[in-house]
Amino acid sequence: MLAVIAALAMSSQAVPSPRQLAWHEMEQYAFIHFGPNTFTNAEWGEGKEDPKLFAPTQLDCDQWVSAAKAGGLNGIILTAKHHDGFCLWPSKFSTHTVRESGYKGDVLKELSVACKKGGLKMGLYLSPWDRNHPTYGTPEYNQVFANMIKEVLTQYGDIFEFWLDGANGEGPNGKKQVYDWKLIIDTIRKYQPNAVIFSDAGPDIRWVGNEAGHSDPECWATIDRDRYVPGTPLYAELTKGSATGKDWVPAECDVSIRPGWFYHKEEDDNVKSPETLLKLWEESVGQNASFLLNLPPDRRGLIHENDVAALVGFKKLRDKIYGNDLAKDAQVGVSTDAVMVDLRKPVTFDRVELREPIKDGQHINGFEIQVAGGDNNWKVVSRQTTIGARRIVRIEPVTASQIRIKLDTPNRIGKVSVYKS
Ligand code: FUL
Repeated sequence: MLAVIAALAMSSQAVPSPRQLAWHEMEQYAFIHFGPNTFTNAEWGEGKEDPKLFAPTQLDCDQWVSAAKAGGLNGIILTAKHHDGFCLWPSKFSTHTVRESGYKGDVLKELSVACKKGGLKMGLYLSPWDRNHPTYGTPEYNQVFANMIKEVLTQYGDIFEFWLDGANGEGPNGKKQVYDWKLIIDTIRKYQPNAVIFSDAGPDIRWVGNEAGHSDPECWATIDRDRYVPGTPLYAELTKGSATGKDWVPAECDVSIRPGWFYHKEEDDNVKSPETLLKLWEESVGQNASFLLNLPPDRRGLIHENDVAALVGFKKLRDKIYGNDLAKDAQVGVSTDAVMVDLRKPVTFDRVELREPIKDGQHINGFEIQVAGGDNNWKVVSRQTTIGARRIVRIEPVTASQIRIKLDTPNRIGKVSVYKS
């Protein structure tokens, strides 16, 4: 018991805020990268592109919503402004927007209507780095950026997440912007107090430190936020987080369904398979983080057929495995440091799912999954560290009628689910 108390003292006291708890429920949602890059075949525009190039012929945000829903995704975060500074809404604070483009419309408006109709939440990405705006690199830009934030947060309904990108490729002789992060964050809080703010450093949600779509099997929702700023060179630390971090800043895993963030025709046959998407989902949502899957619309303004097919396959696979909890009729018993699951008959499974009640924080830092065949002859099938909001442990297929989760900390788990892939 002393060891158990010592282990608890080693964990963080941080707990999630109400807006973070609502975000934890989202689990998986879509990213949309769309803009001049879609039409110039680029990833990072220079901000000098002719806005007339932006001219989708069949733009249909309802189709984006249907595609996201086909993949079981719960929201859409749109790149309202990428590094090239082009605004997908007619901003009063820029002359490089949809208004000047070859498309007559307001993409944010269209997406907000489609999301509302389809029951998805909407989020927005606004790149702080701006290669077009004439004030970029001067103190004046901070107010311009805040004005843009006010525009997008007051005209399109509820926003669940605001995405602050950390990239800046100006190089040694480029423009250097000294950001007024306080102004930026205060502006977001003022107009959308329920939105979580994402950046490398939070304040609410952190980057997971890679763009490959996974966290670490050991993943803490806590960090010491003051160690980091957007664009931090210490990003590798963000993958695991810190057991003793004093701030609740859970990780989000962003990844594209294709190699690029923007649409490139030559990548049409390089769309991730349903199996790969499932693996990434298990390594993000199943490792105490969220899954932000990018679906880049093409020059028509539609999510390509190949991407839609992959999304349909991903959901089908996920529903087939995770829609069938093989422990749902089990008898569960709990003790101070273990959960016992009596399956009452031999069951073959290769996934074990555990959850911590995170509203009281994240504390479990070591556990074993043990199985037996009704004879109390326990065999360890996996030894792991963290659980958090949701943890899926993949194991070699095993047939057992009893499962015991043995914890290094006091027990906080009330339910164990098992699945077979
Ligand atoms: C990065 C950006 O530079 C990429 O273009 C993309 O938007 C990705 C999600 O974040 O920092």
